Amino acid sequence: MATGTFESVAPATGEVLGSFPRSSAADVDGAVAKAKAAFEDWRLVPAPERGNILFRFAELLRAHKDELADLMTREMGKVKAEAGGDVQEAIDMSYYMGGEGRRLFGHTTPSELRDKFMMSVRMPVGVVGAITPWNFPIAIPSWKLTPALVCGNTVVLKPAEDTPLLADRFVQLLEEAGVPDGVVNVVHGYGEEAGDALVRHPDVPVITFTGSRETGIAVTKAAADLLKHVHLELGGKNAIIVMDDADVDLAVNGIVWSAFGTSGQRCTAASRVIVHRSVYHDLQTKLVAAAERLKLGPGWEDETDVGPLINRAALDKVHSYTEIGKDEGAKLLTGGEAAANEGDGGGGFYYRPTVFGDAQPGMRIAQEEIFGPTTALIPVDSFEEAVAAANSVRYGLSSSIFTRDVNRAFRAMRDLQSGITYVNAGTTGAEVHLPFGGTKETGNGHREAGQAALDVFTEWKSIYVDYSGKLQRAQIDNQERPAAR
Ligand code: UN1
Repeated sequence: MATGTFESVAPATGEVLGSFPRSSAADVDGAVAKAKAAFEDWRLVPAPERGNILFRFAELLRAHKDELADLMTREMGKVKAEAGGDVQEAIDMSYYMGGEGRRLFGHTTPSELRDKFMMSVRMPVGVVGAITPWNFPIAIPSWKLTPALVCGNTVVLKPAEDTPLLADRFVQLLEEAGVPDGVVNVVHGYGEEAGDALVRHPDVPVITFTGSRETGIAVTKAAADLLKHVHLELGGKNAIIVMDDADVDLAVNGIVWSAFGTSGQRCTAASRVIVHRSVYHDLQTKLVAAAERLKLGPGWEDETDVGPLINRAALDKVHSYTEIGKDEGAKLLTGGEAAANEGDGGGGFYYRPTVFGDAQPGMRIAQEEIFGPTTALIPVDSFEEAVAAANSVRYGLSSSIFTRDVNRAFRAMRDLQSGITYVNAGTTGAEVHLPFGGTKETGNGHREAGQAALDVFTEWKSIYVDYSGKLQRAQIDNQERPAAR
């Protein structure tokens, strides 16, 4: 049974919000056994009925939106408007995937033989192991669980140890919506214990994981012996390109939102800004001024612009990159230090929005994921140089270009190596009905959200029905009529 407990701590104040079981491999066994048993009934529930449960779940999320957003400001730390957006993303996803219950389209196609019918259908795979991060603690579980469920799979969820309370509320609402017992199960605790046991469990054929590149590699290796389906959504080092013809004020707004929103703790955060030299000075001046206007404080206060980082380790990591940037010779323009809570209450893991200038594309602050409110300005002289700098990182999640030149915009859409590209907007703002995910080392080719998500949670089955009443051999018995030459 559980090897003890761990606490959920409010990053804004250090207040303890609750105590949770630190699940062991035996707990994972129990949860998987329940999910496996529940799969036998759940896979046979008509998909439109599974979808109806997700519609009810979306309604419940709507009814509890304020409560969940408020809890998120406390347990995860993001500001109220963003917490509401996080919950809204789960609402949108649940409606969208609920609708899939009446689609889940396969294909029909004519046979090369007479009196023969062919179709492909999506089949559920079984028990899905979902490992979710703390930065979108309601949205990302919805990205994984709602498609898994509508496709007829059952789930064991291992939420991040920083946001267990939100995960429990999420699952309680799913149960209230009518998800039968055993269909969704939760294990809490740490990656090395509960997460690892889930990834290695022989009765869990699908793993969907959002987190760091390094953990993604470990997950892939651990899942390899059983040839599991592994879906990964990993790091980013997303760049905003600002060209000489850009609307600089608009670009500054996009950068502030993408670099400092959620305190930079998004895999889509803009941690690099690649700027044409002719607008560099103007942009730098305006960006630094905007960053310095941002007010730090607890997420639940209306005046707060930027909340705390998730925990002490995150604060230390972010600060270590400030030191690295200075050592590498980039110019610290603003921030670069931990900060006091500027709202009510004490404590908290606050870090000032940080901008480096005169960065080079190869510097570590311009190559490695920081996951905090730090961005680096990289001056360039041409569009080609900008695209090359943008593509010079191992990650490929999101990218953006600010330009008024439609030709350049289309070249950027083609040439930027990322799963998502924005034109005249920052690097965040994905909507639930397009695929979400990245190229290169951001993932392994799969996508969440949209129709693409269904591919993670289903296997295609191709079905051939011969109603000719005789043996008909494909590739052989249809050869009497020569094909057109
Ligand atoms: C993430 O950064 O982990 O488009 C997810 C966005 C959000 C989701 C981000 N809707 O940035």
